[in-house]
Amino acid sequence: MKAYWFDNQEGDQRLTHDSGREVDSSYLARLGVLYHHCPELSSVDAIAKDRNYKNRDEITVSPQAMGKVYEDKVKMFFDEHIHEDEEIRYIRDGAGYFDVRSEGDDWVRIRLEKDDLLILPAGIYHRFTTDEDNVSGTICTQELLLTGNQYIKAMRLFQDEPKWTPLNRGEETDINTHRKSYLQSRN
Ligand code: KMT
Ligand code: NI
Repeated sequence: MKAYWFDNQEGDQRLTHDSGREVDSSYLARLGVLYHHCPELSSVDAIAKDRNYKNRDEITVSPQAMGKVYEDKVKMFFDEHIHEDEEIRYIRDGAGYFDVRSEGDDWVRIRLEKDDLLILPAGIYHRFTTDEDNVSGTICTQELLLTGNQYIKAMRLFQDEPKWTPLNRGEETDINTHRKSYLQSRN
């Protein structure tokens, strides 16, 4: 795991966008974002049990695994959204980025790799993207990126029924009760 302020530069979402200014896990915790390194599945099971999680699934996001829908999915995951439930993501293989909004509404980018586990509170604005494995240093046209090795395998854990409906940011999410409770919890 590595967290840093997003650089807000133009360019494909899958580039690192590293401003060079790091963010430590205590700041993430202030946002309600919790990180655990879990080389053993048993520690994931313990966290899940402790927080009352009952369901889980696995998703592979890559051009190979998803075919034609990959580009659409990657764009969809990158639309800023909230969920009405807490979300746990445990990375089994590959890598990717979760961007979360700071108190000042700036983006913090969190790079996750194998064995990284992240807990995002309900109501936090965030987005996700695969990385740009094997295309850094090249001229990144969409076409080149499509042939790159962007790949992540993640376990998604759910407290109840698998439900990961993203609510895209807008006037309605700003007044969503889960959003409001999140803001209150941050104070
Ligand atoms: C989310 O909530 O944005 C996601 O779960 C993204 C895909 S999981 C690697
Ligand atoms: Ni999400």
